Amino acid sequence: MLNLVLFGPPGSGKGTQAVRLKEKYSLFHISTGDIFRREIKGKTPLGMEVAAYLDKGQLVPDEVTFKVLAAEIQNNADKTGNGILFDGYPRTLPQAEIMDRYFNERNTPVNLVLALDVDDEEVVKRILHRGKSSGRSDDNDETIVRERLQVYKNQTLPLAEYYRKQGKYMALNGEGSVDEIFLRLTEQIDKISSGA
Ligand code: B4P
Repeated sequence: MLNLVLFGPPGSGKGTQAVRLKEKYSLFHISTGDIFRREIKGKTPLGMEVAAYLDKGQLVPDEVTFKVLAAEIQNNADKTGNGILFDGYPRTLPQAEIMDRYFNERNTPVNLVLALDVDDEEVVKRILHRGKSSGRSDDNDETIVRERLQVYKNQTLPLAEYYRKQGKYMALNGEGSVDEIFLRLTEQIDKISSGA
């Protein structure tokens, strides 16, 4: 079983690479951002609760986020056999700690955290470009995009040290073509899978 975390600032390409990685390694892909957007679109009680956070570029509270993650895993227990690809989770230290407890208890710990390093201005450019067609309220306004980046630096980036101490953190250059970055990621995953 291979549990992988894709890490990096908003717009660093986590979602883009996740689509390819889940195919190559037959992993179950969980994007907390996609789940929240699905709930908002469906106007569910959860969607109503989280919409304001996404609109402002802020993080959804940890208790809500972990419940969503645990439910997604339980509802798809038949699909997670080869492992899970986490995209956009964890984003805070409490999220990482609760995740570690959950998976360590089941003897299926996170194996590797792959971080995509991308320059701030490149990230802003990518997200605003996507905003022209994505319909995402958090992609259109440069002030909100920069707020997301700041939230990442304040609340999510400290996790790099948390995983470095566990010897699981691997930072990669997230700039270049989508194919080049995919190759960089798969080289690292293949090393872990082969025990090298
Ligand atoms: P997410 O859905 O995770 O959004 P993201 O950070 O923008 O996505 P990503 O890094 O995957 O970028 P992508 O590949 O799409 O989160 C949205 C919101 O949900 C958060 O702000 C928060 O409110 C909430 N949320 C989610 N998870 C949470 C959690 N755990 N706790 C609390 N709140 C949470 O790439 C972006 C763009 O770049 C695309 O247009 C893509 O085409 C382009 N691109 C990708 N690779 C490229 C490349 N190599 N070169 C050029 N362009 C590239």
